[in-house]
Amino acid sequence: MITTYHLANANGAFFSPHAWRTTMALAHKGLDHQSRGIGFTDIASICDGARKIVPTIEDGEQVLSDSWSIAVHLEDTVTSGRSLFGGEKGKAHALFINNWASFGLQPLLLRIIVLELFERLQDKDKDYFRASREKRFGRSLEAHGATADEAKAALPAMLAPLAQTLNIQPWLGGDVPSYADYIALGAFQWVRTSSSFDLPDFAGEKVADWHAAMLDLHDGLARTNT
Ligand SMILES: N[C@@H](CCC(=O)N[C@@H](CS)C(=O)NCC(=O)O)C(=O)O
Repeated sequence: MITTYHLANANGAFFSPHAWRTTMALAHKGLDHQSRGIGFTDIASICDGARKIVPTIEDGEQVLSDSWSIAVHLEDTVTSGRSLFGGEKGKAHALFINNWASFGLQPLLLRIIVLELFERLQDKDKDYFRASREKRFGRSLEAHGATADEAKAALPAMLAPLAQTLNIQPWLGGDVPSYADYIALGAFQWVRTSSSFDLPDFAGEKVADWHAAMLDLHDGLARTNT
């Protein structure tokens, strides 16, 4: 049984976009797995005590962190299940989607959800989150959240590659879901669990249909712990 360490908020919802990528990848591969919700301030005490981020997975003695490294590891070592990438070129393209989500879409979404996300955190995480994020943003959480309307105005252009692709094919993977779909889903799970912002509705019908289909995958896995 593989354990994935996830971030849980005060409602018990698992909200890490990166850990959702891993949870869905494990299910895609047909592996026996469970998710464990922890706080930001618990990360240093899990597994070998050397972890700085979730997702971290524990598989017997083996401990691995970082969603992309985990996905590559699963694809390379679990040859029996379905492919996450569909070959080397698919993997290369998925890396582009990975970086679009991590460095484009998610930072933009954070400006929209940061204040609600903060409110929903476990109390023990709030001081840490505020201090670390204010250092990263170079401004207060409130000042960052005050740019939400500006971020929403920029969001259609950020989502356009996703929406235009889903106008033509049902999944980012083409005819079947692939790791690229799980990357994008992670951002939607983050927004859904951390805020009242209805991202699928904002993103338009095709994206909303894709999102509903994503939630149904793997026996509704993405609806659990949310
Ligand atoms: N590149 C990493 C990023 C993971 C990441 O940033 N995780 C966040 C939660 S979504 C985290 O664990 N942050 C720890 C912290 O802020 O102390 C990945 O893709 O897994």
